[in-house]
Amino acid sequence: MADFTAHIKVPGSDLSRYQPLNLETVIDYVRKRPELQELFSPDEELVSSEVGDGNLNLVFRIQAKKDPARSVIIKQALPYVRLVGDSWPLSPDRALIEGRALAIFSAICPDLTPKLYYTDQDMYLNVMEDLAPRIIMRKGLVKREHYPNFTKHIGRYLARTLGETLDLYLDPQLKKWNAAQFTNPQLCKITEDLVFTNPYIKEGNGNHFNALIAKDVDVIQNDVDLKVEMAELKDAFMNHGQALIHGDLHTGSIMVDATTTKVMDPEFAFYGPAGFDIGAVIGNLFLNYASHEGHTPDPGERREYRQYLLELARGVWENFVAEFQFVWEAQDPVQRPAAYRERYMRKLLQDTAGFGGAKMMRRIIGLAHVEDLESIVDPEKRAVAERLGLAIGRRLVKERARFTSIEDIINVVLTSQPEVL
Ligand code: SR1
Ligand code: MG
Repeated sequence: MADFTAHIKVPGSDLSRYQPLNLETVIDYVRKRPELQELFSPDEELVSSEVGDGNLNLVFRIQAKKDPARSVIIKQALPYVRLVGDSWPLSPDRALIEGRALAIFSAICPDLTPKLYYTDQDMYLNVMEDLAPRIIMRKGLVKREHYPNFTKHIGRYLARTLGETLDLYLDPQLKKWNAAQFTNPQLCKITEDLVFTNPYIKEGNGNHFNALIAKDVDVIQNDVDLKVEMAELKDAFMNHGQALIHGDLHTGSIMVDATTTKVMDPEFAFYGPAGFDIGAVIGNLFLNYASHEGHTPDPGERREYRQYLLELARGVWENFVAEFQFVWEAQDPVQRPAAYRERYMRKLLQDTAGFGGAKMMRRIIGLAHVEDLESIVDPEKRAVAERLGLAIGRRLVKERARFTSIEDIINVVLTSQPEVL
């Protein structure tokens, strides 16, 4: 077999001007940047805090002491995975990908994306709008908050960011040039391993889970049919460069208040399957659905909020489909007959279900979990919620080929039981 790998050039990051910031140096950094001199005057007192609760980066908030509402966020990539430490090196190039993705997504949906002030390519950081006092959406959902504009907003965000970057819509040559700007091998590898592979391997890959669900995890890891489907989904993730996807669109990447929605953190962005983003949103709503097993003991209150979460999932899909019409309106009707459109949308729905289900299971078995479930203190109650999450996720993956409408997905949630595994 020919060894052609010597011809493959792997670009490296230039760390010669890179310094990880801390609470003091970040203030010096802000003072020196011409881009921020309109926001903060040179002699005023600034206050910094570290506000990152993600798995990868440093995130600082810098505020004017006298007027804390005047603030910015600085998100800096570390050269390793923060959650694990420097034993897991990771190129800080993701900050550059994130900057490019934010620029594109905010050109497409300015009202739904944080304003990017600039990307510092030497320091591998992005300076952006402070989204406070909005909160991380999953925290609000744990508290049974309602977000009346969410489905309208996220449906439009998904339809426009995915639709405008598909080669059904964007000039196919431009699309390919753009895809080259979003080659994101290291972050894709994290997803390939953490979502599609590791949760289905027994040992030695960072998996951890509640001891009370060990038998359920065993069932999952011995389910050959499930592994076949997972291999199929992983192949689609790796090879179906359909649209510029956010790549990590869980409810921790969304900030909300009663009326507004902002989608942040697109460092996993690359040209991948559109259903991966839609599935991430819906799968995370279903994880929250499962978590109310622990958070909401009153059966009536639980039923009511779960009903609301299902309405949100339905609304995400329906608003997405309605907003996605612009893609078809731009088509030559002869080239794209109605039967093709129907088939395209059905496939997208099935991808959404499959990726959503995969994203549910990885958050219960794999390395990185979600607050919705982790904040259930009683391990017995948490186990019931986790079993329900696994049951829903597994069925979404295995049964997706028969789904023709969002109601098929909702019915899986309604008819899944924690004890069925
Ligand atoms: C090691 S990074 C773990 C996870 O955090 C991010 O939010 C992604 O979902 C990734 O898989
Ligand atoms: Mg993130």
